[in-house]
Amino acid sequence: MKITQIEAIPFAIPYRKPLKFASGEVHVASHVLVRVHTDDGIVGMAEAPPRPFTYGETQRGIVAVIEDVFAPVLVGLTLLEREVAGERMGRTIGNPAAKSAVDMAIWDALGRTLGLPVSDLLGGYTDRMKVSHMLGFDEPATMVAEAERMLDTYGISTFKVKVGRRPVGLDTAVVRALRERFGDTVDLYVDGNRGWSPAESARAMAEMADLDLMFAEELCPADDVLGRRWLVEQLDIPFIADESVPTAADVTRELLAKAATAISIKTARTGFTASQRVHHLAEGLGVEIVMGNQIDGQIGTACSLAFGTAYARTSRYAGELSNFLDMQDDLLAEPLQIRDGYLHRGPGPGIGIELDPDALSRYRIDR
Ligand code: MUC
Ligand code: MG
Repeated sequence: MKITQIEAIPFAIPYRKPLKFASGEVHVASHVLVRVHTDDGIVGMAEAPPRPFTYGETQRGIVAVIEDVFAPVLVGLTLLEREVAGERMGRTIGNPAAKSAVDMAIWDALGRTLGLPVSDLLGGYTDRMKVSHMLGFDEPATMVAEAERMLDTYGISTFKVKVGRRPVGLDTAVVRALRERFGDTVDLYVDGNRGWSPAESARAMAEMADLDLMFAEELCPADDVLGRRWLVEQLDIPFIADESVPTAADVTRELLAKAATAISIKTARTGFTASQRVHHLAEGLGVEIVMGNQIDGQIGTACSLAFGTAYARTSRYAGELSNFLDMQDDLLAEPLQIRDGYLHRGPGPGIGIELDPDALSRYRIDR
């Protein structure tokens, strides 16, 4: 069970259409495949999606920190020493996606070594999650048409609508068009990626008061400290903290400050080990959890699914598990399939997926 090598392989797969939101846009999945090898010949894997506009990480930076800083202090540890691995990576500030991918690849290797699914090792609550799809910025008619396609093709009936544009009416018109088209057959919530001020957020939420939203996520920056508390106080639905809570300590701070009332867990940001801490904290405080998506590919989505299916609280609401649908291709031998609005766990050990070596050769950019 000893770690002998950690690889960080950059790859690039274009999107069929870019995802646009208030803090940025993504045209190509320029991610890093992380592979942890052991002396038993086991290889665990995970995927790190860099989000420079959110956490400051870049693809080259992720490769560098894993190769130069993390691998040298992790090689030689066993797969059971995950707290030691976390402590050693924790000596470096930031780099959440790099740390998370290493952590999850270690868990994947552990599951493969034991012949058990990671989801069962974590909590083993269920075998499937309902899927929520993210609708990026566009015209109302185009976003409604995309929701129709997702419903018709995959049975997806929960939509997270990206908001945060100016004037706020651009976005409230989209949410209204979706509600008018689908009535109460769909669940809707909004994510502002910090695009609005507290006052703009309050105005937009008032305009959408009759649209039966489930949640509002990160509408304004957490650094608008009192403004955000003022906003959250007046909402009658949970306000989800996402990019403002990259650690369990941040979760505590935002909740105690009354600047959020629910939490997005992204395994791309907190791996499995730190996501457990966030989950247990949220459970102890009685706070709702939504499984988010850092615009992951299929490997990252399988990781979110493994964590989301592990607990009651993470599988209560639809998880954001569909961003990979917009990628032109992916790295898995057996692609993930969303059916009737659900994604099911794969039967295999670890995170339950296998790599397609030809696809990796095609898309890796380091050779
Ligand atoms: C989200 O929930 O914010 C956009 C940027 C990112 O890091 O994740 C996405 C979705
Ligand atoms: Mg978000």
